[in-house]
Amino acid sequence: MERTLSLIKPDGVSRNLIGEVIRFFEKAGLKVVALKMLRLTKEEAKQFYIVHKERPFYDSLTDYMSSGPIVAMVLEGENAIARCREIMGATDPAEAAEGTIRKTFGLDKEKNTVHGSDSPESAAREIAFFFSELDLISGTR
Ligand code: IDP
Repeated sequence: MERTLSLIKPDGVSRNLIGEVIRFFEKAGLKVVALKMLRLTKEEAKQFYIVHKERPFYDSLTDYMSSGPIVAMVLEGENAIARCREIMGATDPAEAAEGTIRKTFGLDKEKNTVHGSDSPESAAREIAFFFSELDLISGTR
């Protein structure tokens, strides 16, 4: 069993896609074991995306990610990290495969509706960024 962190970004929440996005994950067999809605400050968004701090899109991305509420969730399942990314599709919705979340709902390369951790190391860091040990224990009790 593996866990990954997924976010429904502001474009997904503002367009009433919370249920639709979760449906993609649940129907693929991934289990939601922790979930919350919140709005990041600019500083928190910068911290979350710190690995991208040298990229040209860092300022715009962190403005966008702090522009409205998001949903954070921990998904659990076999190969959850890779499967979540498969279900999301490529970063650019125009390049994402048919039937993926980003192909279906993504607006552009930045406003691409969902985030998913890209490695076991980032999953551990990103889950701890949003959730406590107790949140995770409670959700699987
Ligand atoms: P990923 O979310 O598919 O793992 P990353 O390269 O880690 O993609 O980028 C993180 C996020 O930064 C993307 O999901 C997207 O919102 C944004 N992003 C990535 N590349 C660009 C770009 O070229 N222009 C604008 N935003 C971008």
